[in-house]
Order: sequence, then structure tokens, then C-alpha cells
Amino acid sequence: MGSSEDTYEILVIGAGFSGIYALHNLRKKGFAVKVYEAGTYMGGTWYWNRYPGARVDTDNPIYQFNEEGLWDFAWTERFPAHPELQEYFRYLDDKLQLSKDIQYNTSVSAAQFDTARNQWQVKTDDGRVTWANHLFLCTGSTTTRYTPPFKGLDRFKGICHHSYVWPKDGVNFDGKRVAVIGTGASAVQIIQEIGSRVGHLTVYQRTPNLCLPMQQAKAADPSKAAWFPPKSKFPEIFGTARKSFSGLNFDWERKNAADVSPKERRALYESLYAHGGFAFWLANFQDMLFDKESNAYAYTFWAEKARARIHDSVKRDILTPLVAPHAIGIKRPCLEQTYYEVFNQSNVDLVNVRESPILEITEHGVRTENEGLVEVDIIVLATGFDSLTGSIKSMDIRNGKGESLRDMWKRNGTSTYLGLTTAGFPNLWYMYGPQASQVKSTTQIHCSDLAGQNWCTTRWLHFWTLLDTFDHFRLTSGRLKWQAPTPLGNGPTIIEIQGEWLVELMVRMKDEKRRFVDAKKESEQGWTKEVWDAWEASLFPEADSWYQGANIPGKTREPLCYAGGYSKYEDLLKKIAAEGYKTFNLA
Ligand code: N01
Repeated sequence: MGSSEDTYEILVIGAGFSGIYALHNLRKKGFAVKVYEAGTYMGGTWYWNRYPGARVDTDNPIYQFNEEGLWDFAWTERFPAHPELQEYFRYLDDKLQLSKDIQYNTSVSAAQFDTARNQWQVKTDDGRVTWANHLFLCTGSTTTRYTPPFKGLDRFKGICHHSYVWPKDGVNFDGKRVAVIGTGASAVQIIQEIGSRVGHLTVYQRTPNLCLPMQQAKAADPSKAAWFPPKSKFPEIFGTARKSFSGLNFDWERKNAADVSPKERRALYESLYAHGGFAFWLANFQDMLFDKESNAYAYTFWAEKARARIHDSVKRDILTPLVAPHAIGIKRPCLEQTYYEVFNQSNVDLVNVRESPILEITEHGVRTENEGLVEVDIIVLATGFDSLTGSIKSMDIRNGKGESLRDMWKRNGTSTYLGLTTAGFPNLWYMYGPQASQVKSTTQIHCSDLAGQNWCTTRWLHFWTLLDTFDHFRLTSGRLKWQAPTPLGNGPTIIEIQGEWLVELMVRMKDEKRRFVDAKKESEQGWTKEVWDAWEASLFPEADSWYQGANIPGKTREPLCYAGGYSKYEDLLKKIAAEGYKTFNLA
């Protein structure tokens, strides 16, 4: 523990992947860096998410740092579970001696820029003050939990936990009567983990989760060795991921769904389904997330596969309706292993809360309109997060004029420059925050089709018009190219892209003895417009997703992810650096 007014060149808030990246790479360049972390150890999302079944949705080996000296960790599963991810952070700590520069159990409550000192004054919950030239907010995208204001929740006499704040000692589900509220990624993993142990389970679903097959593989199984490539292959794999659609090691099928025969279409769907992971989402036909017809083909295939696994016709129609609840892939899908089979158990009930709303939580259980009171011993609230902006807005961040970032975003909507900073808030940086690119792609349409226009929907034409306006596409040798949107990518990849740029900027400022960097307002306005335009050209606006704040009552509905693609984003960052950061005011 330091004195009450420590000063650092760079103060990082949060010790997840992005905070660790910042600490390690800035320290290598000789900066005095400190990390404040609210938890008792590092890991970020993998420190907090320890609910039963928590597991990453990104394939080994790309869900780790892309640094050769850090590739000794022996992963045991294609999609590792949270204890192994926690082990990975311990490995990093041992190797890099990270903890010596991390102060745990430390929550930041407020930060204000001091214009005379060109420094941030940071206040922590314990009343101490720290000064820093630059403040890095590495506070995570899904870290501010959301609990719906269910009437009577505080009266419940049994055990009740939100998925994000799970007791370290775990919860005993054996033979217990359990209610799980929500069917997002967390709920799906919990349900399939506890399904075989509970006495009785009632799942309360508002929107079906269009889950994709994980196709897990274990390193111990020699027949799955292909999923565990040798380190010699890592540079190529990481290289592919960085150039691919969303930082993953596969890419879009460069065709539109309607341009191929039904047989060819089905063959691709079958192969993606068998591949597992996010392939069905992000290696599908290039127009799946933009064209309703293409999306409907994919949904029909998905529903056929999933429906075949559910025995009861009522549950089947609630979990996997014939009519899509929304376009597939525009809410974040999750990976499942035995999710649908759990609902074949006679001791598992499913309530569609759109038809039978939750009226109240009583001392003994959950009361819905049609089912009445279902008595339970345990309630699991898997009800999600105030995503992307929640963790930033939880701190009272003020600029030199005393203006509050939280109030500004509430009043005018979320505003960032490049998802990295906000104009008027100098020396303040977000990593893996709102409005950053989480995708990377160049997709193509056949121009012969363009001439015929026989498959053009109004949406496509609208999309082209927008792209034309913002120079996202070029006609090249008979093919039309554009950066394809989606708000999901591999976290470590985008962290690396942003991190490299920020480290370079920090070094440059230090070399040039500069103390102040602030995005120009007009730069930010241009970026915000680009974020909106890319978003509105896709199918994403149609779902009530956390990608656009639509899961939180009263939260502004706006794109919180940049849908323009990793490569465009990275190119833009590099161009800004090469041109001497002219889109910023520097002093
Ligand atoms: O949260 P969610 P999550 N009454 O917001 C429902 C990452 N993650 O914790 O869909 C009834 O997805 C809500 O219903 P609806 C990942 O990025 C990753 O599951 O809004 N239900 C939904 O079903 C993920 O996307 C991993 O209609 C209510 C659920 O609660 C993100 O975190 C694992 C309700 C919330 O789902 C968030 O996932 C876990 C109400 N009043 C999480 N309010 C992996 O990498 C909300 N719901 C594996």
C-alpha cells in the first residue's frame, strides 16, 4: 500500500485482459504504471464470472496473449472453463510478476482532470487520492450487473445470486429446487451445468437464445489433436485471426446465401455446425447479418437442428420457435453443449415470461401469471449487465471544467473518438470499451449480381448508399468490397490492436515531452456518425440487445459497438499515428 497521494505516469483501472496488456506493455517501455483492481486477484471477467459452467466461447489458442514468450500454458480444452482461465492468469503473474504493480481490493469512485497539472486526480473508495498523467479505463464490457426490479425480491428467504457475483465457495444445487431467470450466455452455461444435479429446475425465458453447438474438444483425446496446434503454428494462427472478420481464426464465406443452390447452402450450414464455436455465426454467408432472406435461411436450418433435440412440443416451440424471434446472430449467440437436452428431463420446467410475466418474488419462490407460485430453494439471476458503458458510468469522471462524463453521455448519448477516448477529457483512455471495432473484414459481392439487381433488397441498396457516402467500398476488378459489420470479436485481438496504438502514443508523448492529448470535437463527431451509419446498415438495430443498450429499461438505445471492421479500424489508427495525431489537440 502506498502513501495517500501516489503519482504514476499511467494509472490503469481493472486487471482483466486489457489492464494486464496495458501494464505489461507499458512497463516494458519503462513507464511507471499502477493498476487498481476491485477484486482480490486479476482476471477481470474470469475473476468475477465463477458461476457453475462458466467457460469461454473463443477457441484455443487465440484466447490468450499473442506474445511468443507467453505460449507455454498447456490448455486442456478447446473452449476452456473458468478455473483454467484463472490458472492462466496465475501463469501470467508468475511469468511477468504482474501483481507487484497491481493494488487489489481497490475501487475507483471518482476521477477529475486537473488542468494546471495536466494530471488526473483519482479517488478510491477508501478515501485515498492518486495522481496520474494518463488514466486507462480497462473496466470491461460486461461488468456492471443488472438485476431487474422484481417486486419482493428482497423478501426471498432462500439463496439468491446474480451470475456475476457468485460465492467463491460455490452453491450446492444437489437435489434443490432452483429457478433460473434469464436465458443469456450465463444462464445457458449454468442450466447445462446444474441440470443433472438439481431436484427441480424452472427456467424463466423472455427471449429464446439461439445457441450454437460448441463442439468441445479435450487435449487428452488424441482424436482431437488438431484443435491443439503446436506453438510453431501460433504466429500463423494469430496472424490469420488479426486479419479475419472478428479476430477469430476463420472468416466469412465470400458468397451470398441466395446465390448458391439449396444443396450448396445446406452443405455450408452443415459444415459450420459440425465445426462448432462461432463458425455458424461468423464464417457463414457474408450477407447473413445484413440480408433478411439470407438470415432466414440460416435460422431455418438452425431451428431444424435444435428442434430435433427437444422432445416436448411446447418446450420446443418456446426454446426454438419456427418463426425467428429476431434475426439469428444480431443478439450475441452463445455456445452450448447439452442445453436443449436438459429440457428433456421431466424435472425441468420452462416458463415463457412474455406470455406469463413474473408478478413477484415471494419469501418462498417465483410467482408468474399462469403458473402461480413456484416454490424454490435457490434463485439464479442471470439477467445480464449494463454493458459497455456501465462500468465507466459507475465512476464520477469529470474533466477540467468539472463536466461529468456520465451526465454528458446520459444527455447526449455515448460519445467517443475511436472507442478510445472522449473529446474534452484529455489523457483518458478506454480499452475494450464502447464504440470500438470488434470486427475485421472485407466482404465481397459479385458485380454481375449488382447489374441484375435480382437479389437486391431495399436494405442492400440503402447499405450501398451509406457505404458510398463514407467511402467504405470500392469497385475493384468486377467486385464490390466493403467492411462487413458485426459487434463481436475476440477480446484479446482488439485489446492488442488498441493496446499497440496506445503504447506507441504514450512513448511518443514522452519522447516529445508532451503532457496533454485530447481528441478534437469534430474528430469525435465524425466517428460517432460513422458508428451510427455502419450500425444502421446492418440487421443489428432490430434486436433488443445489450449491443445497443436495449436490455436496460431507460438506457438510451444506440450502437455501443463499432460495426466497421477490425481492418478499417486498425488502418485508421495507424493512419492517425502516421500523420502525427492531427485529429487530436496535443500540448
Ligand atoms: O447476460 P444477457 P449474460 N425478466 O444480457 C433476461 C458475455 N458472457 O450474463 O434476452 C426476465 O445476455 C434476458 O432476456 P432478453 C457474453 O458476451 C460470455 O447471459 O433481454 N428475463 C436474457 O435472457 C454475453 O453475451 C460468456 O429478453 C430478463 C438474460 O436475462 C454477455 O456476457 C459467458 C429480464 C440476460 O442475458 C452477457 O451474458 C457469459 C426480466 N426483467 C457471459 N431482464 C462466455 O464467453 C433480463 N432478462 C461463455
